[in-house]
Amino acid sequence: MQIIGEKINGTRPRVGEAIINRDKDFITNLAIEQVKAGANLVDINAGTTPDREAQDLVWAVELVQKAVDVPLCLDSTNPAALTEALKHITREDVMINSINGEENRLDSLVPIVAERGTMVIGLAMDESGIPKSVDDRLKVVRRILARTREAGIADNKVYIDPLIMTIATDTSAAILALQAMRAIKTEYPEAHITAGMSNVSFGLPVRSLVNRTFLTLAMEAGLDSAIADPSNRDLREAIIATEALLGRDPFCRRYTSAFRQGLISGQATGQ
Ligand code: THG
Repeated sequence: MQIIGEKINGTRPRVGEAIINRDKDFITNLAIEQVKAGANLVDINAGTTPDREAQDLVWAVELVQKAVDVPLCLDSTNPAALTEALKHITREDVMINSINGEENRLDSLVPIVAERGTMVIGLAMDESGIPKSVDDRLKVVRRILARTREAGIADNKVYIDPLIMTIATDTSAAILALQAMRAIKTEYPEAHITAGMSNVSFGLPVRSLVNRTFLTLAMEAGLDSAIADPSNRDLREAIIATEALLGRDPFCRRYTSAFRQGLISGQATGQ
């Protein structure tokens, strides 16, 4: 299970301020804290206005890649900002978050992904929004993978995000996402599945409880990566236990060593 640390997101007010004020310590600490807590990649969403996104993203990328030794996940829908940021990446491995089924995004970004050999998140949506049915989401996913394959991109570089909506407004939202994950995994066993872990609980109390329970179900349905807060202990505990339960932790070694290191306690912390 790979965790993409979500905390450097400019749409969070404190982070947006830090990016605009060029507060190096604040952003650097967010990156280090997440990697210490177990993030395998660090998401960077400059989240500022379109006219300054490229320069803000480049600033954050340069800062974060000096501070931590994991690949970055460039979280932007702006091809110009992504292209510019990629020029400043020094590591070989990097992830683009994201492409989707929109023709103009596929046209502008798939060649970059192919040429640079990046990992890429593909969202199950297109020009007409997020499809309501599993079948229609699969159609979008097929379009994305047809294009990446055509460009010579291996399926294992592609991370499909089925897009999770909140159950507060539609109680079938989680089931639909789980069914989509299973269908994608069956059709594209080499592709990865990722998702943001906090959308599902939007508008509900005790969100962390809903998030970690969903994560457990999603891991069984094929989720192998999550955009989440790695310092959330409850979530980390759920991941470690679920990996052991799903036979993804030989001899429960990681589970027992997590216990010895104090990473799991059996006591929920609330959050
Ligand atoms: N899919 C993909 N990319 C994504 C998302 C997705 N990128 C953005 C978003 N969704 C995932 N990132 C965040 C970042 C922060 C928060 C939620 C999702 C967030 N922060 C709270 C805050 O700002 O207060 C709480 C943080 C905490 O304390 O845990 O909610 O779905 N491909």
